[in-house]
Amino acid sequence: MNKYFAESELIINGDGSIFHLHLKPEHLADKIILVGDPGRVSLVASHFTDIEEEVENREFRTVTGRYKGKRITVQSTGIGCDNIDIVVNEMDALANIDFATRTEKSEFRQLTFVRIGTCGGLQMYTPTGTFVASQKSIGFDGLLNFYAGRNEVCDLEFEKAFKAHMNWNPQLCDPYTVDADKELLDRIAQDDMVRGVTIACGGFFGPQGRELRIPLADPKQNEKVENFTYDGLHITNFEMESSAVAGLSKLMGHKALTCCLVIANRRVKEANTGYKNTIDQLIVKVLDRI
Ligand code: R1P
Ligand code: URA
Repeated sequence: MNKYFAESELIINGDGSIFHLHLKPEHLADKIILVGDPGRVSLVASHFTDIEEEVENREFRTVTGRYKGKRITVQSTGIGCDNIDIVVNEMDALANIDFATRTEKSEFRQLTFVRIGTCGGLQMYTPTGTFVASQKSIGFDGLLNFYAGRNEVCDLEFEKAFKAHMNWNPQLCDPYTVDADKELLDRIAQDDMVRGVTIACGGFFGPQGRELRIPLADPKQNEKVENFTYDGLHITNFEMESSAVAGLSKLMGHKALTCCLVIANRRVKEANTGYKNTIDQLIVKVLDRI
């Protein structure tokens, strides 16, 4: 029996669009660029021709068009893995659930997600201006722990070593570790990008070891993060969405990768807020290679 998704579980608006994104199934391309900032959607779409759809609701702005003949959807997610739960689930539903019957389609449609974001660099070799492709993402956000199959898609040995190195506080949620899609990584992360391990945090300040007026629970967190090595890998950067993008995509059978521009280096304590031209270079590289 094909499972029926009730009205409360898969919420469809009166016009046939999905609840949060306000997008209809026919307007989703197979290739999807995810960006945090709704303003970055226009920057990506400025490279498109043949724009076929533009919709907006809350922080979710979507444009579908063509880049050198390839049909691509660019979607803003806002900040955080909680929003990625909404965006990736709703896009998967648009692709793989028949809205008329509210049942799963018989044929699976695979989507490709590339997130283009900004991040904080954690190594001396990731200064501001570096493009980092997340070969592996560690989720400090907890999202994937709510889904069955989490252990099958995560690198449990890496997690064990990381938790031991960090002397992990059990009051925090369990960190989960997911690899990017290998073929997508090899295609997109060429010599002009650093491949690294990214931690996606459930916050910009405390979870990323930034101390303003409130002291941190573990003042040594970032030092331990920066020193961690496993199988020749180092943790290169902090951002806030890559783990959920990689984890949910892997559970659903989609391909995913996150590429970020370093806009702050935590080691040398420098930041660059004038990064629009540099992120545009990253956008063009990803559009060419997706
Ligand atoms: C924090 O400033 C935001 O910037 C980074 C983080 O992941 C977080 O979303 O990414 P975006 O530039 O894509 O939003
Ligand atoms: N985004 C983050 O999440 N952290 C940084 O330090 C910079 C951008």
